[in-house]
This record gives sequence, C-alpha cells and structure tokens, in this order.
Amino acid sequence: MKTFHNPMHQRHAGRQEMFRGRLVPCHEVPDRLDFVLAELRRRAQGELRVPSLDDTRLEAAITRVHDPAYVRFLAGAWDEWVALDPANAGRDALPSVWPLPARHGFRTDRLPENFAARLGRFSFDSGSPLMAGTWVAARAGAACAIEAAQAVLAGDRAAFALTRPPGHHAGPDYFGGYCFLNNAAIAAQALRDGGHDRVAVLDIDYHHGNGTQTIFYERADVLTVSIHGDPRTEYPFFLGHADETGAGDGTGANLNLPLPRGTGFVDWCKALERALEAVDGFGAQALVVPMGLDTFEGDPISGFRLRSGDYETVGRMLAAAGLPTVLTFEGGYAVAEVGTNAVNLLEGFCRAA
Ligand code: SP5
Ligand code: ZN
Repeated sequence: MKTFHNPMHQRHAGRQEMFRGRLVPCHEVPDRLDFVLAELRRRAQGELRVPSLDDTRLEAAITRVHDPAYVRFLAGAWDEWVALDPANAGRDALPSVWPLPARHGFRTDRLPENFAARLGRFSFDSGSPLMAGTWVAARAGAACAIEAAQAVLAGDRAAFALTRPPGHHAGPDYFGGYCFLNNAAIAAQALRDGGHDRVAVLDIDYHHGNGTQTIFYERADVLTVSIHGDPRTEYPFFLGHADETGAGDGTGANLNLPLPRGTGFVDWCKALERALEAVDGFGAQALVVPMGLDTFEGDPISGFRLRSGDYETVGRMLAAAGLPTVLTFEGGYAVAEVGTNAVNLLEGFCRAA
C-alpha cells in the first residue's frame, strides 16, 4: 500500500490546549506521525511518497467540502494574529468566544471585523491551537488525502494518507478537535468526483467524526458511519448520538454507533461488523476510513480498551469489505505505541486484501 506522508507536518506543533480548566501541553504532537513513519520504514511496509499536487487543484479539492470564506480565514489567520501584537508571534492563537447559531439565528455571511470573534466563528473548541505553520501543514495534509484518493482511482486497492493535523472534527466552516481541514471528507469527495457514485466513510477514531457527519449530513451519495465513545460522556459531546440518521436527501445515510467508555475489543468488533454491514447495504463503491488509534487501551485521553494485536484484526475486517479504500491518520495519543498500532492495522489490511 502506498503511504502519502506530509513533509510539512512538523510546522504545526501547538504549544498548549485548554484541557480541564488549564492550559496543558498539546496531546497532538509531531512525534505521533514520526513514530508511524519510523515503524513503516522499520517493517518496510508499502511505498512512501510525498504529495506533489499543484496549488490550483489542491485549492479546488479543499473547497469542494470547505466554505471558501473559512479557507481564506485559515490561510490568513496567523498573519492577522501577529499583526494584532508582535509578541503574538511567540504564542499560539486559541479561540475564546463563540457564536450560538441556533439561539441567535446570526447571518453566517456577516463576519465580525474583530479577529478573536472570527477565530471563534470558524471554530468549536479551545483545544486546537493555530500557529505559524498550521496552514501550510494542513494544506499539505489535504494534498496527501487527495493523492491517496487518486492512487485508488488509478487502480490501487488501498492507500494511506499519513498526515497531521488530523481532520475528522473539521466541518464545512470550522476547526476544532485538533483538526483544520477534513482530510477524510476531502478524500471521499475526490473519490466521488473521480467517478465513484456511492462512497462510504467509516470512522474508527475514539471520538465521533462530527465534522465529517456534518459535511455529508444532507447527501445521499456519501454514507457516513462512526464508531465512538458515547457523546453523552465523551468529546465532542454535541453530535454522535444513535438517533442522528441524516436529513433531507441524506436521510438514512448517517449511522452512529456510540459505545460506553471502557468498551473492549469484543463489543467494539460487533459494532464494526454492524458498520461494515451498513457499508455493504449502501452499495458503496469506495471506502474512506478515518483511522484513529485512540481506541487503544493505553490512550491518555480516551476510554476504549483495544490492544496492539487487535489492530491487525481491524485491518483484516476492513479489507474484507472488498472496496477500494483510502485510510487517513486521525487520533492516537499513546505516542510510543501509535506506530505499532497503525502499522498493525495496515499490515492486517494488506494480508487480507
Ligand atoms: C482527532 C482527535 O482525536 N481529536 C480529539 C480531540 C480531543 N480534545 C479534547 C479531549 C478532552 C477529553 N477529555 C478527556 C478525559 C480523560 N479521561
Ligand atoms: Zn480521536
């Protein structure tokens, strides 16, 4: 399997996130990706590539799922932040004020002039620091996802977009959950635009893929499925309930499989079987897997109990769907084990494909 890895990812290295009432060092660190890359090299798993997509095509693919005003904001946010105060160059930008769309009915096209207000308008949490290299890293990450989709469209059975920042929490016009551009959604749309009429996204990160769900919620051509910690107790809290099944044309094309904190592999696997049945029942022609490894028992911010060896089985089960597949790297914060866990999954996939 080809892996497209992001050569710019280290430029995004947030210092602090708001966590339980304090600013703490970020969980989403550059080592995460570097450990996966090192393990791929150590086990000689697949071919390593870096993306080479030109800017025009990249921009076009990003704005197929993200609002152009949001993309413009992200592209200029760091310069705006530093222009407010030269000392800001040494600090990350963290949102601290948010609109409440449902309550206020505000016009989404009326952007405040104030930077802090726009930072809140285009985000949903204070855990996702934006810094000097965020935009260049997020863009190059999206390029990895698009090139992985192109490899699959050209006939590869599967491809892996190894990138950070992760993507599945990013919505049409907001960042959050350490995510800025929704790499999985961009890949799914690229597969649609490349000729697959029906595409499924099967999100196995510990956290609900709220951004992806929202992007495709009213669409019949992209099925979104997510297995995750129950939003009644787990981040991102406001979406991910079992009764969210899609709306409008997309009615019936969203499936949430929330599981309680503490769930182990046997019950998690039953959910994966249900998810795969839904993908099959939908008649998907291609599959995107937002691949979070934060379901691992040793993950510092999550609550499932998968073990390293289980990921090989997960890979085999995903491959058994028999579909052209793009995998995107999402969460997974047990840094020392994330490489082993990710490559176990990819190897399991390749063995069963
Ligand atoms: C891509 C991804 O995995 N994003 C996750 C973002 C989570 N950010 C906030 C986590 C707050 C978790 N509360 C932890 C309770 C620990 N016992
Ligand atoms: Zn996660």
